[in-house]
Amino acid sequence: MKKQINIGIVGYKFMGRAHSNAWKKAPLFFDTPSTPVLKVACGRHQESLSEFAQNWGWEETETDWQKLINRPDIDIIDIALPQNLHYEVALAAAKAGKHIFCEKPLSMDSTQAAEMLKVCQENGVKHYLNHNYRRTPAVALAKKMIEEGKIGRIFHWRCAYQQDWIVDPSFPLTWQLKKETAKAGPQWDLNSHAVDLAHFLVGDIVSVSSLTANFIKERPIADETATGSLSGASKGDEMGEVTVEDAALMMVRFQNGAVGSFEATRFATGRKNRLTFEIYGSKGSLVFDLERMNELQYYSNEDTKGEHGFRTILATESIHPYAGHWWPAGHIIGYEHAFVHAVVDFLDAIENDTEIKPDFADGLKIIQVLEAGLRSAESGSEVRL
Ligand code: SOE
Repeated sequence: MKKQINIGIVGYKFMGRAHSNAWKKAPLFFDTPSTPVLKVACGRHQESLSEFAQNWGWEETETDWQKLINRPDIDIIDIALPQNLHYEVALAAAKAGKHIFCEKPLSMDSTQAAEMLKVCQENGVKHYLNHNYRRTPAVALAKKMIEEGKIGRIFHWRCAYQQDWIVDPSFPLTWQLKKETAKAGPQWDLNSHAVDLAHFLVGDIVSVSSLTANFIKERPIADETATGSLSGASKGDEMGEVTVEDAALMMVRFQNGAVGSFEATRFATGRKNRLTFEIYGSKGSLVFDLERMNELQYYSNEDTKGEHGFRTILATESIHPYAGHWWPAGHIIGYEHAFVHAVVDFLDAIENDTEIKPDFADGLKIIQVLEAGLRSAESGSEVRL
């Protein structure tokens, strides 16, 4: 029998469900070195927490996160909380010697991120930051093709992360729309994913020019107990101020000479969770769209003359990263699968004492770029990192 590894999860909403599913599925589809045990689910409201725990098969519940962290039988702390709560929980978890699986964005600022990284390093725990999109087979394939030199030297990165869940002005002022809980709007929530992908696929960003926009300045106060996965309910007619941006655009320079653009918004009417990137190189190009996440488009200069054009690779074959563990070729996978891949790689990293990426060091670099973006939007000037 495989050894067991005990998980304690803090947070039980959207990401709590996505992570729970991943812990459960990982050993069923992959030969994980250990079997994750869904040991304790932690949250503030006992009634909804118990319901969550029962649905997902968590053995126990706990309403005090510090008590959870101090339990000697817990090996991994899974932080599935909003970003304003990551710092405190991660520091305590690392000091207690627990490995950390942390939802993005890493923290509220780079000072917190640097300390989170330092404390994890000092305590020798694994620290994984869940930028899950790296682990879709098509994105992992893009990385492999870039490393193999398929598109040559990269000139351009063009990325847009578009959602529309707050276009309606009556959508309430949920925690994502307040600076004290979210730090920023799409710059933090969406561009964190986009910058992670850019760092992963193109390289480090060295300068940022940015602008932000706020289209709706006041919204009805939210009933936070009724806030769900990108949905919300208001308490009544009382209005509150939106203190984060609604859209964030960045232009960047990469260390390797490439240039790039990012567009992140929650006001792209009709776009639900569309994350697209285009990478143009000296020998070819790659294009990805999360809403068609099993596909990767590839253009190669090396194709026969007269037959050039973008071709669509369906990244579902057993030779594609992660794909062979699921279904036969052509039997597509979805949003939740990348979370499973992250759990599998995390368990491997713990077992073999190897690095797992992205980690808090990568998270710190991402936060530094995002902060530079906010500074640039405020000053109107380019910010160098
Ligand atoms: C909300 O904008 C959100 O849930 C992000 O926070 C996630 O990271 C992303 O995967 C989907 O959209």
